[in-house]
Amino acid sequence: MFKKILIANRGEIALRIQRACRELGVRAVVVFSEADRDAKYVRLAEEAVCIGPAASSLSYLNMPAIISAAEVTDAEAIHPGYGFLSENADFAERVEKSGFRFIGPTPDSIRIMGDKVSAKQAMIRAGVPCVPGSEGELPDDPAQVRKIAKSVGYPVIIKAAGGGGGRGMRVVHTEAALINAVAMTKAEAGAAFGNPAVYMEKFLQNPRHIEIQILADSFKNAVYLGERDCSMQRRHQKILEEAPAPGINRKLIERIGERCVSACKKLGYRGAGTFEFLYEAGEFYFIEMNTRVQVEHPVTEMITGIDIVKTQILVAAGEKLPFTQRQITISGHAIECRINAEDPFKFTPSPGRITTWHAPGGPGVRVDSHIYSNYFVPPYYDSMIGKLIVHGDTREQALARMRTALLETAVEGIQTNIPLHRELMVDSKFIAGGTNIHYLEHWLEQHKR
Ligand code: MV4
Repeated sequence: MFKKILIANRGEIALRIQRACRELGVRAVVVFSEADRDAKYVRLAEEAVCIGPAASSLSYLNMPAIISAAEVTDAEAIHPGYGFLSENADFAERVEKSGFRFIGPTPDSIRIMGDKVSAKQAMIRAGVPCVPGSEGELPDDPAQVRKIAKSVGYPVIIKAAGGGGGRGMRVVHTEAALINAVAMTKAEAGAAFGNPAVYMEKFLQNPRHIEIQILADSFKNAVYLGERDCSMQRRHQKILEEAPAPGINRKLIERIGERCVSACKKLGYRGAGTFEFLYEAGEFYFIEMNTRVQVEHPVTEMITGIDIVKTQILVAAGEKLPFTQRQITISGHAIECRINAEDPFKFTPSPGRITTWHAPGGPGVRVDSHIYSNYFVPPYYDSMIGKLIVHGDTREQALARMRTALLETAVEGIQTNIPLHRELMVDSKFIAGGTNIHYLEHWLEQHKR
């Protein structure tokens, strides 16, 4: 096992990774920007290195500064968390070339999944069901593009190979609009991602967003940890997640999970990973794979009892997965509410000083947050200030516990989205379960204020 790990991130995930390090008896070095000098995880860490000014581009995205910090502190490995450099194959490569272990997949795996065309081709070859569409990149010949769209059937969606997470996509309803839409998406993709390649899929109108968590070691062992339902989102920002996904046939999930595991083995994938699917009319369709630990990993930890971050570190250190698929059981239900520093209904950011913070508690309640009373939420980064996670024997119990936890939670001095969560937890359609990716945006339209 490593003696010392550098955590190349901030906020709640920097604290979360530090907790895993402590449990493993690994020393943690944190890096921080000038805006995060007073952060809790900086205070708690054995060592801390300032890597630059507040702007992410000069600190948390500054590869030489992070690698230098690992050198001066004698760290052996770097955990990138989520966001920032976590899915940057060039960073992973520079980390490893500098003699450190990147806690994540190999640069090759990150690169394959970063290009959505190569990711999809890898999944098709591995037997993971995908959305019907173009086989790879769209050709330049308009006649061929029209032919592909005709065989897929309208509406179609044009997506950038370099995109993902909702960036660089365009829905096309008619043949008349097709060629212009492809040209526009290509131009935008070239400018935004430095890669004009685009591909086509059948556009699914009312899917749910279901993802499968996997863990793999360097010895071709891999497991899946069930699924998460991440359909409750606005503008591609998830606001709450739950596991298991309500109302989906368990046998179907098992079949898809086994496909994901077999794809990992085939690709020689190592570390934690998430297969993103659209689920519509009882079918799963792969769309993208994330090669990092995700914000919503705690709901999976709560229903499996497995520490995903600890396992990431173990497998990065060359250890075998400490469990087999047969030893993994799903128990109960978990829900996570993301707490954001923002106006709960207008969504404008609300940075500033937190004057009061009362964390909830009780059975089945988990709080992953770096905030404290008198903490100043800096305006430079993502507005998420913490996550409230509950577990119950049933979905109903989890919902009841979340309602109580949200009632107990007090954040003063800034605005948060807690009032929105309180309303969603008593919404009859959410309570019924199985709402799709458009539900929240429609709900907000009807509950305008
Ligand atoms: C789609 C789709 C419908 N049909 N692909 C958006 C984010 C990116 N990961 C993929 N996305 C979508 N791809 C096909 N063929 C609808 C979306 C989509 C979406 C997906 C997941 C969660 C929220 C979403 C919101 C709008 C659109």
